Amino acid sequence: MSGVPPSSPARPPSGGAAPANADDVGAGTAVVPLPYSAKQLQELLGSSWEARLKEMYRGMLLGRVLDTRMLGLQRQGRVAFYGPATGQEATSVGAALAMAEGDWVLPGLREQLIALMRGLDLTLYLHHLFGNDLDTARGRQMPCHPSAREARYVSMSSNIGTQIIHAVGLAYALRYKRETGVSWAFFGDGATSSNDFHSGMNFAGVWKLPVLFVCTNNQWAISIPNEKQTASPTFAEKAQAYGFEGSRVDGTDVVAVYHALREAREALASGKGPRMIECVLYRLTPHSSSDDPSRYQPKGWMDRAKAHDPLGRFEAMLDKLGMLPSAEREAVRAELDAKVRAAIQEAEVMPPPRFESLFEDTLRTPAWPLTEERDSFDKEQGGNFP
Ligand SMILES: Cc1ncc(C[n+]2csc(CCOP(=O)(O)OP(=O)(O)O)c2C)c(N)n1
Ligand SMILES: [Mg+2]
Repeated sequence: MSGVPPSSPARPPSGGAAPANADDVGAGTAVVPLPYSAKQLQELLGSSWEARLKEMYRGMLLGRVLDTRMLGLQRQGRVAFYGPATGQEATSVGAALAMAEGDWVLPGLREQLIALMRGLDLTLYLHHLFGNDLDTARGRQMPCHPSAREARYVSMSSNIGTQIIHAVGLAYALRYKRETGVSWAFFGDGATSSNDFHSGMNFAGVWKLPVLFVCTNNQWAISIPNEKQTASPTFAEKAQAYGFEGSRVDGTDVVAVYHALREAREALASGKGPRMIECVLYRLTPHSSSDDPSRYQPKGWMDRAKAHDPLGRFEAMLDKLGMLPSAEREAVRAELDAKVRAAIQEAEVMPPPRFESLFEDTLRTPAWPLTEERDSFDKEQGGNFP
């Protein structure tokens, strides 16, 4: 994949951006800085552009620090599973900043950073990653699948694509209740092959709903590359079949993502119907802590893909702009790392969920089969339940 402009229509008249092709990550390994001058940044981000850039940097760095620490913890056997989002930070951060408070997020597999940027407490997230007694889901959800009511961030679903129809239903409800929010459906390239993608896109188009479809095309669905996923040159152009606009954006460019998504969100909020945006990016880690890409990726793919590292590209731009000297960057990193370490320390010592919690949270007033089962289980365990 080469030469995806910051934002382009799904199929420009010239013939279109090259399709994302997993075999082609560019020949070089040199990181390409984001292409903006101070003047352009001011135009794109407004007069407080410098503060905006710092916010973007902080957000992306938090994602990177978390991934590094958590993958390490998983390898040490301290958490069971982790799904990193390394390489996708620009898309998550750009999206989080383009959202409004009343918006809803229906995540795919890698949008944890959006929940954190919208207010999910870091320590609460860590309780979830450890699946302990303070985990909102009490250890019943897969690790790395947080939910955050305060952030209007619905629990991730590992069943690929299901969130897409939920997002469409939610958009329908928003309109029905005359609320101003927008529903954001995130999903990977692989999810575009699910039935739910097609039903969701279809009904969103028919009903002209305020739902923004964000395809995070990281070029792999575990071991399946783009060219085996679809015969279409792009994923974005699929929107045309459902009667609305689809476009592509460079998902490793936080400024372009923010700008494209904010513009799309504004169009949706003014009642112009749904949009789809394909963020083209690179998965810079294994699919999850359970995966070994050396078994299926072309040799050296990931090393070459690192030239498209969104954080590296951003830092190279900062260098060119003479912003945030390395000592300041190090200070931000150290501060975030300390926060993550403190949250880990707090969460790791928490006990697992209490046994009796197995019988809680499903019904407001438990029905007799549940209480009977609970009592007999309690007897077996020695009668310790309160
Ligand atoms: C319905 C369903 N089918 C298959 C799987 C197994 N599975 C888990 S992740 C995944 C790939 C998802 O790829 P993509 O949508 O591109 O998201 P990414 O992991 O790249 O972010 C698959 C096939 C699943 N979880 N659910
Ligand atoms: Mg993918």
